[in-house]
Amino acid sequence: MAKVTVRAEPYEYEFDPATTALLVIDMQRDFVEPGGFGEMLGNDVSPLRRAIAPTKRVLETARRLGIQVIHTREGHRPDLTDLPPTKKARGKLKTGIGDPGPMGRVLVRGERGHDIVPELAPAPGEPVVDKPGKGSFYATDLELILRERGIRSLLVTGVTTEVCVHTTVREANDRGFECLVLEDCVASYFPEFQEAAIKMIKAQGGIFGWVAGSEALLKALEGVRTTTR
Ligand code: TIU
Repeated sequence: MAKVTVRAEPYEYEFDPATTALLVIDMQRDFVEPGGFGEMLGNDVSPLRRAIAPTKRVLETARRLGIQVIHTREGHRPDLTDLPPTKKARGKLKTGIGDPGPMGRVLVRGERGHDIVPELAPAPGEPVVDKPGKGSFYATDLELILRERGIRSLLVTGVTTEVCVHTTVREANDRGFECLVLEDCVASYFPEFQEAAIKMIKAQGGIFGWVAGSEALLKALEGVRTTTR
C-alpha cells in the first residue's frame, strides 16, 4: 500500500494506512462529562469536550478506510485489586477512585462513568484496552495487539494531553511505533499544559513524535480508498 504524507511538525509524517492504528485514549465519561473523576479533581471538563467533534470525524474516516481503531479506558477492577493504594490516596479526595459518584463508582470497570462517551462509542470488533495506569502499554495487551496486527504507526487522540496521551506516546515511541498526535483531538484541562505538552512532542526533531491538526490528516487521506491489511 502506498504511503500517505501528512503536513506535520516538525516535518512531514509518512504512514501506510495498512500498518497504522487510530488510538482513542480514555474518552470516558469520567474525564469528559460533568460529575466524573475529572471534575472531582477540581477541573472544568469543557476544554476536553472540544476534542469530541474532530475525533469523531477522524474516527469515521478511519472506519470508512479500514484503518484499525483501538480504544483505551483508564480504570480498575470492581474489587480494586489492581489499584495501587498510592493512586487511591492521591489528592485526598472526598470521593476518589472506587467510591460511589453521580455516574457510579469512580473509574471502576462496568460503571457508567468508566465507559466511553456515546459520541465515540467503539464499533463492534474494535478492541477496547482497559488499563490501570496512565500509559496504555503498562499492564495491558496493547503491544501484543499492535504487533499481531502488524501495526507500526499510531494516530493518537484522546485525553488528557499531558497525562495519559503523553505517557502513552512516550511508551509507544520507546517501543518503535511512530506517533502522530492530532492536536485538536487531544485535550487538557489546562491550556498552558496543552500548549507545553504539544511542544514537547515535536521539539528536538520530534523527540516523541509528530503533531498535526486533524484537517491535515483528513486532507492527506482524501485520495485513499480502502486499506488492505
Ligand atoms: N487527571 C488527568 O489529567 N488525567 C487522568 O487522570 N487520566 C488521563 O489522562 N486519562
